[in-house]
Amino acid sequence: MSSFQKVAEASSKFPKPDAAFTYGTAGVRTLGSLLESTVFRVGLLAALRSKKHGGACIGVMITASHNKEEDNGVKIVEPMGEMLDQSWESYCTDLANAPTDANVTQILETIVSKENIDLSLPATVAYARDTRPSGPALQAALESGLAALEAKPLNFGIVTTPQLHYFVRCINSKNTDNPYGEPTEDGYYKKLAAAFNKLIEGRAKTDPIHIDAANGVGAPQVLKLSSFIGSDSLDIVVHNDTINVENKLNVECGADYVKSNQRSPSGVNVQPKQRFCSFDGDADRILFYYVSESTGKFNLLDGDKIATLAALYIKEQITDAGLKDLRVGVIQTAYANGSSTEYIQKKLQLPVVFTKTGVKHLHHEAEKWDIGVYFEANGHGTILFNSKARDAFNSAQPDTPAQDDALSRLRALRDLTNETVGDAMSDMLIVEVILRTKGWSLEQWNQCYTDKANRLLKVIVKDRTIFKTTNAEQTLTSPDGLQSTIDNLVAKYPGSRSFVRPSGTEDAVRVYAEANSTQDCDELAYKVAGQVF
Ligand code: 16G
Ligand code: ZN
Repeated sequence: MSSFQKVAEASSKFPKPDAAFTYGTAGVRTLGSLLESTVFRVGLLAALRSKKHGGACIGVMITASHNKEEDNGVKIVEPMGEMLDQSWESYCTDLANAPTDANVTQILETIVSKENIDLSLPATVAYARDTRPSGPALQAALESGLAALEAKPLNFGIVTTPQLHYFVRCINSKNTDNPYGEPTEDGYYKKLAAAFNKLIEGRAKTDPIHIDAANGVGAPQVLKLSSFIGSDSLDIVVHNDTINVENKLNVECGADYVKSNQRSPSGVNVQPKQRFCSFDGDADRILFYYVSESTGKFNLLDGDKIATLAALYIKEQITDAGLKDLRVGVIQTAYANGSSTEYIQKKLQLPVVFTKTGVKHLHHEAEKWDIGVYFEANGHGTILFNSKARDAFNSAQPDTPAQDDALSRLRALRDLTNETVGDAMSDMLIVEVILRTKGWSLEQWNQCYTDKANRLLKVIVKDRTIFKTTNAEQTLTSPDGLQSTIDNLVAKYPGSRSFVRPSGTEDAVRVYAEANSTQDCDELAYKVAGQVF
């Protein structure tokens, strides 16, 4: 008899619907109403993953981020807060697609034997969800999965995705040399608030920061954060904060809407001089924007602008601290505006590495540096500090009081950063610290470099799998001859660039182009798109 008798019984309460599932870039994501069996099975897999890690706590987040409210999704978080190891993604896909309960237990048995898992070990799984209406039912399905394998459940309720990642890391690092913090919501707010208040000490208070919270979980959370920071230090005004009314989440608002449409969200009236930012539905992305006083033009400061600002600040601080041998690198994707790359390489004199799209790729590359700054243009990103950087901040011997101050700022910057994953609240405070330190408005920040005109098109094709790329998705290897056609088109527009890649999240192909003028850029983008059909 199967050792998973209890699992089979529990599984029968969550029959698989007639749908196919894939654990992709952002976990499994589809209509929330289709996900109960998948989330139940993710509970089983998370329990096994915990046992595989010797009983370390594993995280499960139920969210579909910037997607529509009817959608939902689920992803697994590793013990130090990273995304699920790629080698386990296919287990999740296999489990989610298993047609019968017997198939589910067979797959579990295969995983156990292949991964050499000791089932007698304990398992702990920390989980949370965003504000979506399908969340409670999915949470119940997850809890059934955990119970079926007797994993200890730790329910963190409704929190942001990066908060859940933070809790998981705190739990697992508690008794190590490098504890990350207190695994509670208050612990998270206290850590960020203390670091922020340290870094702005002696700096003049700025005008309020207006936040479009996408009618999502970021709204209540950032208000709690604000109460820990205190209104003497920072004024926060939250817009689009309706989380208890259906059909509001991400509707004409939030970071994804603002980036895709290059315009302010509905529900806010951006006045010149006001400082605005948008979170996405689970608050792991952030973008800033303002309206020019003279022209009334909308100006967007995206992930590339945040990366350059953070890299600039870090470079200045390590120079001021007298730390000479720390390797600082900036990680970008093909979507990074060419002007940002040039600014980092030429102006900041820092190396840039390109990776494939998707946070896990950037994160892994950033881990190779002493300080790795990574951001996607869409506003998802963070900074990673390795043990060499941490040791330098903690124990370098300063020669001057100025060096001592810079070292303490670097320590506080690390505390202000959510190193597990991009975090809108943490990133917002990092930007605020840097702008205050420099005495810059959003407009002054924007003047660091001028974005090249850029255009992103979505092309629906018969079969996106024929599009294969190399060179961090910047070059096509298939279909035959298409790359040289793109190269010939690009050669006609000075300072331009274009690439084509299959989407990892939608059944479509994306075409990106940038050039020195909007006209050139649009011509190039549409000509390249014309070749893709
Ligand atoms: C996912 C990724 C995001 C990436 C996007 C690209 C995570 C958490 N999210 O949303 O980083 O930019 O996919 O989508 O990794 P695409 O492949 O459809 O262009
Ligand atoms: Zn998100």
